[in-house]
Amino acid sequence: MDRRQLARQLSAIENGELQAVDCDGLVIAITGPPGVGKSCLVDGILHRLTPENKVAVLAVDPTSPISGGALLGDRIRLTVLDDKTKAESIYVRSIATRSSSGSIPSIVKGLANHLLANNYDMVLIETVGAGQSEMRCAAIANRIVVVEGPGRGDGIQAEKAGLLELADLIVVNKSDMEGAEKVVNDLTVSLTITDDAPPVIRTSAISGEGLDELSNMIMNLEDRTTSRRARARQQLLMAHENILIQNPAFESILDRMSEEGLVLEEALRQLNE
Ligand SMILES: Nc1nc2c(ncn2[C@@H]2O[C@H](COP(=O)(O)OP(=O)(O)O)[C@@H](O)[C@H]2O)c(=O)[nH]1
Ligand SMILES: [Mg+2]
Repeated sequence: MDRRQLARQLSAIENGELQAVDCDGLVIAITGPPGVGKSCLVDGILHRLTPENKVAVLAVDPTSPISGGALLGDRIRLTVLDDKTKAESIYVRSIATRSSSGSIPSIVKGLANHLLANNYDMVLIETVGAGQSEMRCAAIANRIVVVEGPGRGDGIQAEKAGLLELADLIVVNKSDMEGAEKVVNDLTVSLTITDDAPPVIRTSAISGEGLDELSNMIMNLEDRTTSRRARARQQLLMAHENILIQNPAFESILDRMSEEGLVLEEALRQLNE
């Protein structure tokens, strides 16, 4: 299938006009706070894994409910796309999270399945690790890489966002910057409470440190009991939410709650009818 045809099918999945079939394969989420270097790491990984592997990248951007546009305007250019041979084995797509319906994770899941079914060996999902929807986008993956970095204020961001339990690998990026060592140490300390703690590695997307190791690791990453359970939890919540949203009475019940003062208990009862 050519790219245009693939793009059309992916759009159809995004619009709910086409249902993707479940497909086994490697889906890896790269998640962490904005600006930590996720896109740059994805670029570094693509440089190392292609053209031997066909890799698709799904970038999930948070949107402002007001503008409907991307909140983080600066999308890093993937330098790997300048290499024609590599570019041919890469497919990149941004998912505009304009809809607030909460179904973005299931759209991402459909897109990932469809790409795997169309001969992509691996799907990388880049997602900001903040908020329910983003958490669920990560939970679609079968392995989750949580990215941290120095200079983000006190404390470990991933810990605050509740991401650590989802992590199969923790990457401390920007190792070329001051403070990276402290982040590694703080993480190691907070992880001593778990008996199946994920590995922690240091990378610099700028100097290239740790990028070979990262690329090798994500191909053969073991999942942890803790992360498997945390993923299952998110998947179950997502499936449950979808059932709710797809209920034909959902919108009219929302109308009646907001306009006619229908109370929550009664709304729930009517949804379960
Ligand atoms: N010093 C340093 N800067 C980095 C590194 N990785 C990314 N950056 C810079 O951090 C900024 C955000 O990177 P980006 O990949 O867009 O972060 P994202 O929001 O997590 O995707 C950019 O200006 C990058 O050049 C790194 O390892 N070291
Ligand atoms: Mg990015």
